[in-house]
Amino acid sequence: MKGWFTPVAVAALFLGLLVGTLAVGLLLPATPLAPVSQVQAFQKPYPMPHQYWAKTDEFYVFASGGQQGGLYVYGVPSMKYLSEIPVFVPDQAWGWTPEDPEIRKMMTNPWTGQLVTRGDTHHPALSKTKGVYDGRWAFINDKMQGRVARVDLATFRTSQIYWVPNISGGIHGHHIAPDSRLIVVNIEHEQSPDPVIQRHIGIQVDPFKGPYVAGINGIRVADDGKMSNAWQVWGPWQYDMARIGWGKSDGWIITTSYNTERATSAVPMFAREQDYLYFWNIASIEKALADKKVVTTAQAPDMPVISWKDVEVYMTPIPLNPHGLDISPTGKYILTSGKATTLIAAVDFEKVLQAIKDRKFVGEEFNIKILDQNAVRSATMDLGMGPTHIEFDDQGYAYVGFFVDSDIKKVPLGEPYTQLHKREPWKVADVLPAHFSVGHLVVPGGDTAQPYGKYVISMNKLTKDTFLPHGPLRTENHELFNIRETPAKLVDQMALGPETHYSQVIPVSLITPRSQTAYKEARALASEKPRVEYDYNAKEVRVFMTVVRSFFTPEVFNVPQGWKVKVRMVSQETALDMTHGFALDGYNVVASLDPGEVREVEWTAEKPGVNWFYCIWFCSELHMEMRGRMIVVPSQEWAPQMETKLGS
Ligand code: K7E
Ligand code: CUA
Ligand code: CA
Repeated sequence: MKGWFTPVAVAALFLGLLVGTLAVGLLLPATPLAPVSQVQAFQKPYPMPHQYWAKTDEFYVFASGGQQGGLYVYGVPSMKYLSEIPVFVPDQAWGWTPEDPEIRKMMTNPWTGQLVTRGDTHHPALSKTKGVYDGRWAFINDKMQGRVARVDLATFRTSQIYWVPNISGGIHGHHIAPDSRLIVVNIEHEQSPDPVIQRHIGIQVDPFKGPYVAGINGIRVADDGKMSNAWQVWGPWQYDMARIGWGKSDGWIITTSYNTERATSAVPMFAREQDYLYFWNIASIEKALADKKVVTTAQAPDMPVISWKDVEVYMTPIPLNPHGLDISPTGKYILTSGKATTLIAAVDFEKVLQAIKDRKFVGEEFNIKILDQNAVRSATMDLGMGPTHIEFDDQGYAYVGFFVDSDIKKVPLGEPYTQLHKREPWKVADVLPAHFSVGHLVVPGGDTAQPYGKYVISMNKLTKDTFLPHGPLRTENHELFNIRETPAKLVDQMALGPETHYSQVIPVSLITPRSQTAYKEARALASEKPRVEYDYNAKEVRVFMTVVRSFFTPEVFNVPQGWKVKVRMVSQETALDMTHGFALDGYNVVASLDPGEVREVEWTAEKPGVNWFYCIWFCSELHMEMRGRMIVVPSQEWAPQMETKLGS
C-alpha cells in the first residue's frame, strides 16, 4: 500500500478523477446504439389495465433529495415516480407551506426564532425492529442546518424536526439503532463550540486558525417516534459516516473520519497515508452519563456533553479519506472505502473485539488506542478508481460503487457467507456499468440484518447525455439492475431531480397496509359551525372555514386594513384523492388540504381592496368556481356593522 500517499500521488489522483470523468464524456458520442434486435423489450401489457403499477411494484424507494430538501418516493421495478415528501424546504405543490403555524414552528430555529427554509438531505434511516425495517417512520438528516426529521409513513408527511444543539450545522452520517431507540448523527464540519465544551474536553480552539473540534450526537427515540436529546460526545476529530452496529457489532457505534489531519483546507486533508475507523462502545457512553461526567451549555441545558476521553473508543487505520462505511447483514464485516484510493478495507468486527481483548494496539493518538490493522482486517481489496458506498444482498455479496470507474463491483464476502455463494471471497464476481459516476447505491433492505436482494439501484451523480438535453444543469440518473442474474442486467433508467445521496428500499407490504387515504382530524371538528370572529383588542380576524367540493364556507369575509387574518380550514372530504387548496391573490399565502385535514394560514391584510382566494387543485368540474373573497376596508372607514355574519 506504500507509495499511495505522496503529494504527487494525491495530485495524480485528483487528475485521475478529472481525466476519468472527461474520458467518459469524450467517448460517449462514439458509442454506437445497440441494434434494436439486441434491446430487451420492456414487457408491458397493452392496453394497460387499471392498477397495473399498484399491483406489480414490489418495493418503495425513499430517496433523499439533497438540495431539494426532502425525499423522493418511487416504485420498483416500475421506476415510476410517486411523490415527494417535503421536509426542510417549503413545497407548495406537495402541500408544505410555513404559512401553517404548525409547519412554521417545525421550520423555526428554536434558539434564534428564525424561519429556516433551506436544507440538504443526505441519509434516510427507516425505522427498524430487530434489525429489519418495520414501515413506521423514515428519519432524514439535514446536513446544512444540523437537523433530523421524522416522516410518518402512514401519511408520508413530516411530523417532527429535531435541531442538533451546540453546533452551527454540517452533520453528515445518520443512522438508526436496530430497535429504533437511538439515532446517531455526526458532526462533519468541525466547530468552534461554546467555551464550556472546549474546557470540558480540554481543547482550546482558535476560531481563526483552528484546529477545530467535533463529535457525535445521540438522539433518543420514544415509542411514538418522538426524538429528544440523548448525549453529545465531543473530541478532536470530525466524522463523515456513522453506523450503529447490530448482530456481531451490536452495542457499538462505528464512524469514519477523513480529516484526521484536523486540517482546514482540502489538500492538507489528504496529508496522511491513512485515516481512521472508530468504534464507540454505547454502554460506555451511557455509563459516562450515569456517572455525570457531563457539562451542558446555556443553549442546551438538557443536552449532556461528554468528553471522548470519558468513553470507551478505539480506532484502526483505513485507506485515506474514507467515504463508504457499511455493515454486512450479520453485523460482522465493516466495509469502508478510501475515496482517493482504489482500496476497500473489510474489517471483521469479531477480530476487532478479539484485538481489544488481546490489546493488539500499535499506538495511540489523542488518548485513543489504535488497533493493529493487520489484526482486524479480513481483506484489503484493490477494486478500482474512486470507490464510494457499499451495499449488501441476501446471497452473501457486497456491491461497491465507483465514481471514477462509473461502475459497481460485486464482491463475495467471507465466512459465514461462503456457504451461500461458494466462491472465493473478496474477488470481483461481476461488474455493473453505470451511467455515470456512482455515488450511493442501494439494495432493498441492503443496510439491514435481512436484505431482500433482487435489485440494485445505482444513484449516479452525472447523467451527461443519457436523457434529452435540458440546459446546463443536468438531472440525476437512478439505474435499476436485476442482480438475480449474472451478469446483472440493466432493467431501467430514470431521470430524477437533484440530488439523491442515499436511498432506502422497503417492501410494499410494509407500507401499503398502513397507508392512510384521509386524515381523521376534521372529524373532531364536525359539529363546529363556520364563522368569522373579530377581536378588536388583538386586531385579529379569525375565520373558521369548511372546505368541500366545490365551496369555501364562508366564501366572503370583511377585514379592517392592517389586521391579522387567521383562517382555519377543515376539509370535509372523505373521498380518496380529493385534495383542495387555498391561494390568495396578491399574497404570499398557499395551503393545501388533503381529505379530512385541518390547516391554518395566517397573514396580515395589508392593502385595502378585494382579493379573491381560490382552490389550487383541479378537484371537480366546478373547480374554477371554487373561490371566495377577502374584502379589506381602509381602517378609518371600518364600522362594526361591516363584520361578516353567517346564517345561524
Ligand atoms: Cu456519499 Cu452525503 Cu452519503 Cu452524497 S454522501 S453520495
Ligand atoms: Cu377544490 Cu379545486
Ligand atoms: Ca485524510
